[in-house]
Amino acid sequence: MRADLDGDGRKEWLTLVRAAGRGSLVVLSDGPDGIAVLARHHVRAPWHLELGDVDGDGRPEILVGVFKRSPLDRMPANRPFFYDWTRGLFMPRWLASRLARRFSDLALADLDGDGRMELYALERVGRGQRRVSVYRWKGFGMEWLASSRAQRDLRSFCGAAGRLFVQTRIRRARNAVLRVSFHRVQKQSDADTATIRLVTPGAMRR
Ligand SMILES: [Ca+2]
Ligand SMILES: [Ca+2]
Ligand SMILES: [Ca+2]
Repeated sequence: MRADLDGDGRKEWLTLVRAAGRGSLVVLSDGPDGIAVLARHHVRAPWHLELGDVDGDGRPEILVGVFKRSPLDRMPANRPFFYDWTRGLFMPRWLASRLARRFSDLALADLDGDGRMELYALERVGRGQRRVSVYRWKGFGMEWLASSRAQRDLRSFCGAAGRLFVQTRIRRARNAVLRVSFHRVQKQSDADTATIRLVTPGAMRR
């Protein structure tokens, strides 16, 4: 993927190199002198890489999904790690031990249209059920905003044209994907009201 990671007006390439449970984030430039490696950062068991501006400063943060233990949780599990790449270095931004629940997939999207990406997680809630939870950047980390109702058969995220979908295990075409619908009402005084729903394709047409 290609983006101006450090805000100097030139785009870099960011890629994830994986081998035998280990991985590296690699930043490449493709200037007039050819392709050069600008930086490399090792991460354990990465399985997801995505860019998105979660804090609204106009520069993308780097989201890496990793599968590892943490100092606060000795069970290996998926965890969301956020980095900035600035002045030639990867700077850890928020290396989370966990979200509200254990999760199987991650995605970034700006579904409420405020110019900042939210973090979406496909969370396990037991007995084969999962839900979609949404988090947003606040201060020094992500805060939970809302969760959808739990249901069976939710498999993984996919995105297109600024929308976010959840693929399901149900084979029938009409229900192969559900659209993630997220709305937030900002209030001046107390907390925002946030709602997240999984919308069937039939409801999408209305
Ligand atoms: Ca740059
Ligand atoms: Ca940013
Ligand atoms: Ca947003």
